[in-house]
Amino acid sequence: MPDDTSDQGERLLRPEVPGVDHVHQWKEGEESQGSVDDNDEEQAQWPPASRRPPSRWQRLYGSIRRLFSPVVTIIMAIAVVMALFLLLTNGTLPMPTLGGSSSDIPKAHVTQKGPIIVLHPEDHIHREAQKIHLSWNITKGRIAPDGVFRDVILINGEFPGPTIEARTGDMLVVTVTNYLEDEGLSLHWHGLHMRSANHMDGPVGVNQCAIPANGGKFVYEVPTNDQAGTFWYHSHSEMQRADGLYGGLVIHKPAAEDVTNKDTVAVDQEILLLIGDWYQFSGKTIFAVFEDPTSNGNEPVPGSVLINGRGKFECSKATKADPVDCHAVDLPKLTLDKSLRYRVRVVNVGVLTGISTTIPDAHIEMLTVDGGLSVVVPDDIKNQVSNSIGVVYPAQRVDYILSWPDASTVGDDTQLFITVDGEYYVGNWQNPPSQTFDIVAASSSPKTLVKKPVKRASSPPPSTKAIDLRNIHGTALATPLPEPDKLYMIFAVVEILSHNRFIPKGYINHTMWIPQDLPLLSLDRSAWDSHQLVPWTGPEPVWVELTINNIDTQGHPFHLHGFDFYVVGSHEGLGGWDYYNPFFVPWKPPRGGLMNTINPIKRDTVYVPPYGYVILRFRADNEGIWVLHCHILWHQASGMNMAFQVLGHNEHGLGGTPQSFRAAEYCRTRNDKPKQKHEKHPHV
Ligand SMILES: [Cu+2]
Repeated sequence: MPDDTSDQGERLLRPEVPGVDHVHQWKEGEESQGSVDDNDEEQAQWPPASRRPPSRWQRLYGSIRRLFSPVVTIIMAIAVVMALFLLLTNGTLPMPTLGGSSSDIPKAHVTQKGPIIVLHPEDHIHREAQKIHLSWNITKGRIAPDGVFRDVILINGEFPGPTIEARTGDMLVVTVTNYLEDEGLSLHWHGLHMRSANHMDGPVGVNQCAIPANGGKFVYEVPTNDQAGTFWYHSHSEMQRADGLYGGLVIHKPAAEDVTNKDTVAVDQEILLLIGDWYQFSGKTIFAVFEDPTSNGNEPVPGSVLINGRGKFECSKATKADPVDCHAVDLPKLTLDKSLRYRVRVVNVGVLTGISTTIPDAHIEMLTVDGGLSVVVPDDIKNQVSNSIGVVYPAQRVDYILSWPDASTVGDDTQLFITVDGEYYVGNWQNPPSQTFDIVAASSSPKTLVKKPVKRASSPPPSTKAIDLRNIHGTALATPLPEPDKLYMIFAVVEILSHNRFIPKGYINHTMWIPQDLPLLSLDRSAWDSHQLVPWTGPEPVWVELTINNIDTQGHPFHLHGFDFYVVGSHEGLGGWDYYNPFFVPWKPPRGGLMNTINPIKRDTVYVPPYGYVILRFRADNEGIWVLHCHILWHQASGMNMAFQVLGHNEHGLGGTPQSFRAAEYCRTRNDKPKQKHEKHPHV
């Protein structure tokens, strides 16, 4: 698997990092480069003094001469400056300067977040709702989040992107300028309903034209309406989510509303953990491996896990066939005050695997899932002191309270285990890249701390008491969910077919999604091509029941834009295919048991178990075209994507609405600019 970003120019620009161990670095390339230099030098001294091999003194003289050549002097000067920088920055790995050639690119200061993002609800919960203006410049930089240098997409020089904090009712106005050189982009605001703002939802080919490369601009106006909770934003274009184009988005509930809200909890501090799997190569490189017929549909496995953009790749895991520019780094430590109660907001920002978090000596109390949606934990779980929670699948979120009930351990350091779900590692020689972070116990009154050395372990203790997110349900509804007005049944699968030249492709029913040039939102339905599966829910708001059957041996985390849905049924086909067909007459109950219409959990991203199904219900009252797709990037990009048209017209789609007009207008104004190279990409 070649690193498509490792051209000679990049190599020469890459700074040397003093004091770090170069384990796998351009072995073959650098050797050949060196021999070419030697030849050049010899040819420049024509006629040669002698064809005999140079003597030891001649070689020494040559070495000294080379050592003091101006180029080497400059490199040494840079090394000295960087060593000083290292000294001043406590030995953390320095971030190289940003990529990009345009002189218009603003000089961004490259920062790397600590392993914990501390939130500030106090700045938002007591004020009036307002417009929050943000200006983001998107660039690419060569950085090493886990010790491996690779191209990463940065927002204002940061990876992950800036954390947005807001309050319910705020309007986010985000001016995005795309300084990438060769790809258009778009952003999606995951979990937000985007009422009356379908054209701001992000998916290229459905809701908007991509923001052109080399300086294209788009102003997102993102309403938060009545929502509060843990969200995130990410690219909805190309493979940019795997290249780091994402960030946290937390909407705080105003204090006045908190009084009556059951989800109100007294905590001392709120923290955000963006946790996800991470590859050591660009998203396009990884997707090319998946799309190769020799992959047999097996997803390339990530090499590390990041928390808020920091992690550690074990350099010894690199293979000769896939050389990486790996530097041994120390994992950052998380500093927490164990006498405090924390609200922890976890987002799985990864592209393939589910994760669980465990802190052996802590107490974890479940709060909400996805965008602040309340849950009820069964008594048997509630009554135990849980110290672990999972599985959180890609794009899902979980909020919990973290505390340490045993006051006698308040001074002891501890550990945070990130366990990667092994589902996508079955039959693979590589182990899931689970990661353990040290937690340093801090206190507001340090004198009281009596520290005992922490007993380090590489995996969670077997006595872990976990909150299994499959066993929780929602709060009881005042009345059972109404019967659906419309039934939909879909089948999702990754297929390897001869007419696709044995390239694995994602299908929903018989449709493999490929984005159109112009967004569906701007077109009549008659102009939609055969790669669009977009049922119309009708001109009036209705209750929809959607059954997603999974024909695959592995699960798919599905996300529906624009809505939260109730999960009234979920089942894994342990003994083989166990589908549910709502159209079967006479009606047969689902194999996984009767539907839960009393206290179903509400989510915006749901895991569809292997060989099984989920049954979802939602009220289709939010006008727009809303995509539904697997959140495993490789499946989504290979076609596992569809949409629902909610309201509008059966011929004109959403034509005639202000959103449709504005989507079309952006595509038009953007096309007035000179054509960008490589703007169109067939995926996502
Ligand atoms: Cu999938």
